[in-house]
Amino acid sequence: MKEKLLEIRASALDAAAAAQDEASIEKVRIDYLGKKGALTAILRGMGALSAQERPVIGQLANEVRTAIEAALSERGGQLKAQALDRRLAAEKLDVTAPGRKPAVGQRHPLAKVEAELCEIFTGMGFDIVEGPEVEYDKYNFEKLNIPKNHPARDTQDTFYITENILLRSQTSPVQVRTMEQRKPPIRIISPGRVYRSDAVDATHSPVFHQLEGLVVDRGITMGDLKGMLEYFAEKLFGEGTRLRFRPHHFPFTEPSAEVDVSCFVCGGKGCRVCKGEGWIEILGAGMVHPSVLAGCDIDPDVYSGFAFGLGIERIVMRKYNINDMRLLYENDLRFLRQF
Ligand code: 2U9
Repeated sequence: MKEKLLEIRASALDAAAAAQDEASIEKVRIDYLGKKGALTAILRGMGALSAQERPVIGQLANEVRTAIEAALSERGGQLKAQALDRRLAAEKLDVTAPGRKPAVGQRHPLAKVEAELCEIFTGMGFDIVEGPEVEYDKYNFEKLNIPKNHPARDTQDTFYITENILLRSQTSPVQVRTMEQRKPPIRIISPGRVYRSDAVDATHSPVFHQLEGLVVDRGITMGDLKGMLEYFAEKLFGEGTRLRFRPHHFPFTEPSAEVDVSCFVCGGKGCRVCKGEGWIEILGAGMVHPSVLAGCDIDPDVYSGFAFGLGIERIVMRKYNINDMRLLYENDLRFLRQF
């Protein structure tokens, strides 16, 4: 039995030394020390030994077990270290390599122009006011002199949520809410997102951006509107920009006008940007309708006001000569990086 134990030790140590990976080490452990292993079999047979032999063989068997465990642990350690060395060599990190530059974004042209517009108007003393995009019919239409059955309310134009709640189709409800809350003098602009049930094409989108303005005080005239807009146009499109007012109709202003600027590319002579016209339409405006003032508890015999509205997309497209509105929403960096 002693020879058998020595033989087991020798062959186990050889097998451990020959192991090339952790799985082989585990196999040696199972072959010799496992439940059905060679050493275990010897220990099981010890019952048959005499009382003198048993402690001697028992001690030797323990020594053999300790020797095998030590050999397995040593070889296992070597293999682990080798594996780590190999991994370290393979995953070498060059800390001197130049880093990856984080991509720095920039403002979207719509946001850029909106900020520019806000800056011009706040420079003239206007406050910026915002309001909900989900509105009551009352604020989007009723109080703006747009009665039920008016074509502007057509379900084809407006997204209705219920009979009385809709996605605002203009930012005018913000002005109405402000007139209900503040008393004149009022001098505000309301930039923001508006919604109309239009199919997407080169000049339409169901979601777009407006900026509207409102001034209400004693003695406000069309002359104030014209002077303010002329100053605004020169700031936005450059010195020497002239304005042209064409009569128009809006339910919420009277009189009303559509306003053109002299072409900022050719100065009015006619070119591709203004399509030979010399003029470019940029906004609508007018004197706030007396019924609109009265509807907000502002006495039209004491106060008067002007209002104007512009589409930010349209300004961006005119300013940068962009011929398709969809480019503003597609988020193609090749397009956006140009601004
Ligand atoms: C109140 C009273 C009057 C806002 C105005 C316009 C003229 C106008 C359009 C321009 C192109 C909308 O973006 S667009 O589609 N707007 O022409 N908007 S006057 O008038 C108001 C607003 C609020 C209480």
